[in-house]
Amino acid sequence: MTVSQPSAVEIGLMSGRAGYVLRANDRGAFTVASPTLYPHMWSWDAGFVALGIATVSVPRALNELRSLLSGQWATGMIPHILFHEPSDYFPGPERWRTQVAAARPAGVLTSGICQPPIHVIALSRILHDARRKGGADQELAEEFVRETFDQWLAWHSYLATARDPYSYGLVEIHHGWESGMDDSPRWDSPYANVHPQPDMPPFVRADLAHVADPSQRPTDAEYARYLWLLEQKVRTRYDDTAYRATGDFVVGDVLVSALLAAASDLLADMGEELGIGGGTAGGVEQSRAIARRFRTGVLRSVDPRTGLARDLDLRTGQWLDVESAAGFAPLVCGGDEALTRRQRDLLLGPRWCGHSRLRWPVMPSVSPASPAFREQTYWRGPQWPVLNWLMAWALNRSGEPEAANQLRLAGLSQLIDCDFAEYYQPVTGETLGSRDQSWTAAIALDFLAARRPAQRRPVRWLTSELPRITPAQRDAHRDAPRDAHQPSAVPHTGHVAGHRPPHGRGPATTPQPQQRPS
Ligand code: 2M8
Repeated sequence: MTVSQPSAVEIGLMSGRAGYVLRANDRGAFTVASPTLYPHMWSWDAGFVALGIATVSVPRALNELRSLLSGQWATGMIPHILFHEPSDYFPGPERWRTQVAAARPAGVLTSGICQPPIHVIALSRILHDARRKGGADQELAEEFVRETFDQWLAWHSYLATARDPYSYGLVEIHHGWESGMDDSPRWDSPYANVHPQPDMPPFVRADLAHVADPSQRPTDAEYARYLWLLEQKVRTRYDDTAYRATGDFVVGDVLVSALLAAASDLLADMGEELGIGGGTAGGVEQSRAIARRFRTGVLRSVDPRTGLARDLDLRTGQWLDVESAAGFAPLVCGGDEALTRRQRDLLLGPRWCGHSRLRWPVMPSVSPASPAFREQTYWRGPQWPVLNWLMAWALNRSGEPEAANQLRLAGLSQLIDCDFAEYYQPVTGETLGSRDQSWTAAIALDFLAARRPAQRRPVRWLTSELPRITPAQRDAHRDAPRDAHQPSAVPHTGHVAGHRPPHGRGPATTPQPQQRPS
């Protein structure tokens, strides 16, 4: 299917209406994710919202990120929700009970888990806009980067340490909500091991009251598991080590890892350009090291047969083979040009955006050719405009502007009715979930602004970065006894056998120091 440029009238209508939605969802210093279903500030939503707002107002976009940072925990974690005002949203602060956590921030109530690190990607986009505009906008944005550099670095470092204690190069998530793709089939297998216990406090869902059809939302059984994991986080006082020892859900997430790698490279770029982060703390170098480690982890997760990256269940050691959008994580972090080309073709081809049943050739959350695909069920097939934006961004950055533009034009066609829905039925094109969703309006603005991509900075894959494993280590690894908690699917970790992490969880290995690129 070919899609064409929107007309001048359509562009005018869409940008006006998108701006109106964001204005209506603006609560002063922050933007609610949607007016009814999500009446608070969500972490990765805020990143997308900020980059959309930047096309209209750089100062307001920076304020969005500043607000988000006000919720940062002492650990560096940016929480997935900031509850600025009371509402009927469930689970609210009384369920999260973050007062049990020493690291919680003062002055704002938050949830106790996190979401994908899109923020520095948004910030670099805002800086790009500000520099195009020049003058006060540029000064403000550059000053903001200087002011907040260490906070972003702390956020990334949190993910790289507390959430990857054994240096696998995959960020560990403790709840499906941390992936942003709540009930994705990516998580079906790990969720099968999540067993809500009778002592879990009872609950009444509030989300179903805000959607036309309950089948568009996760089921009650799924919700019970979500709340049980929340309970496990509370009972371990939001201490990641304690949760890792007892929690039911511990998974290495490839998309979060790829975003961390890409964002860390961008943070290092900004630090270098502005001459910050090079001091005693070595923030630029730390960022580059994080980027290398997680790019390595993502590329190592790719199934050579499908060309898609895979999540890793760290409880069972199984790779999770699901044809979900997260499989395109390598496109997001780059590092292997042949794989980038393969993923570009796959993405535009008949299993994905080019599938014959799709109303619009836009990135679906699950391949329509997969047995796991469901047209109407939350993250099991429908299209999220922000995912499409992410793929277009990744293609642009990988030096594929034509492919990126195809996704951009298709994405704009999908949004032409200006409902700015939370997500879209991929076969009929029907709008689903919440209406006037902030991040959808925001990416419409970004797509409409259609900037020229920032100068391409190719990320070269240096084979010297790959952790090495000697034949002796490989044999030792092969011969090492396995137990139920030992991932059998990590044969190429480059780790030395014999050092088991605490609590018997994770592979019986410790990482080799990574080599510096030559
Ligand atoms: C959805 O998640 C929330 C829980 O965090 C929910 O269903 O209540 C997801 O789509 C998530 O990715 C998104 O950030 C959030 C707000 O848009 O809604």
